[in-house]
Amino acid sequence: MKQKRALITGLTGQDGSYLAELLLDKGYKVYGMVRRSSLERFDRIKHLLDRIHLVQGDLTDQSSLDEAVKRTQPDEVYNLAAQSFVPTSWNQPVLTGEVTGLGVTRMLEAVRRYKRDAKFYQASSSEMFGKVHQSPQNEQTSFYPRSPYGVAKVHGHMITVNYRESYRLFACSGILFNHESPRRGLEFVTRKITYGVAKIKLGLAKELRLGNLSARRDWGFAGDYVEAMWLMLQQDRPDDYVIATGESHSVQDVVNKAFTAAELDPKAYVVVDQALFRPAEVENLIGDASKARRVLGWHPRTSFGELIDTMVKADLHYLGNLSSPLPSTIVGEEGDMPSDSSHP
Ligand code: NAP
Ligand code: F7E
Repeated sequence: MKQKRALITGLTGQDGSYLAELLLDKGYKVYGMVRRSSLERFDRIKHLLDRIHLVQGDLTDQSSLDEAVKRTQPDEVYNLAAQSFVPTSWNQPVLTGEVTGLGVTRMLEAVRRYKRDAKFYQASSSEMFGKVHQSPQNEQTSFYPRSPYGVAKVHGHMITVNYRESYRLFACSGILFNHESPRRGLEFVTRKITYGVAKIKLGLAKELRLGNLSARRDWGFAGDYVEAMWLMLQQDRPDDYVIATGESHSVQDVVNKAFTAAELDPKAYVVVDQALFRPAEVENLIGDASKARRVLGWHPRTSFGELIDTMVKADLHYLGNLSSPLPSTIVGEEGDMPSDSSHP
């Protein structure tokens, strides 16, 4: 049988790395799009570099996307690239619209022009539900995004539906709720907490500054969620699916779980910082993934407790094994953000 080819945008991100592992295990030839930077950021994929094929491209540059699709002739395209951090979308709303919104149109155009029969996956987000109209949220729930990121994702979602209907592309959207892992970026709240807990435990920090502790999310494990992406493209017809655990927890729950895992008392270390609150908050998300369970046979395998425990252990292991002192910190919009990064 002919070896299947997949093109992944966002290869260097959390999901890109897990998806590349999954597709390689399934025998795919994997092409990954990376953008030029002054320093290569391959921490999450360095263990895969001899098995994947890198193509240079950027979602803001149509010609590079055209060339990538023309050259690789993929059977499946997974569009995971995005400006994905919600707070940055208020600081850089136009860039977020260009990459996270219009970037999807550009990628669909490249597929339509150069590999029309490729199956296309779009990384849609529960942030599209925003100020929710119903709970739990499913594929029929209306959108009310609360950030420039959420607005851009609605564009990406609807243009994917539109290309399916206009050109009969096999185009699917996965509406994924928050999913985390030891490879999660340090600025997202779960990893900020588990990394912060590990630093405190090892005597490298004295406090952890956080914003809104009462916000609630439906958190799952990224490794489970990339399997759902692949399953969507193996069906007979293209469709959209909510992917979630069906459980919601508060940021305070993550704090309690992570500090307990390290045998620490959060009250002694957590500082609530008003500067970390968002201009418009998404208060409570919880997903109903019953369609994915019924049609794809997908279900999450990792519990909330296992996820946070694993992340704390991985950060303790990583920081405990650092041979040199931590690099100096930079102050970004998230406040005390370490400039070092670890992707176990
Ligand atoms: P991530 O870790 O932030 O990775 C984002 C990826 O996009 C990185 O590889 C980044 O490359 C790339 N990228 C950014 N701007 C680009 C551009 N202009 N051109 C090409 N590539 C660009 O995100 P993730 O957590 O893996 O999420 C994957 C996708 O799912 C994203 O679209 C995200 O919005 C969406 N999503 C995520 C979640 C979640 O909970 N994780 C939930 C729902 C939807 P660099 O490494 O060069 O920066
Ligand atoms: O925030 C609250 C914050 O940044 C979660 C992205 O992958 O999932 C992610 O978006 C909650 C928010 O993720 C801090 O106010 C409190 O309510 O981890 P987060 P997010 O905004 O939900 C969706 C599905 C995506 O699509 C996105 O790409 O936690 N929170 N204190 C904090 N959040 C951060 N980052 N830092 C804090 O100190």
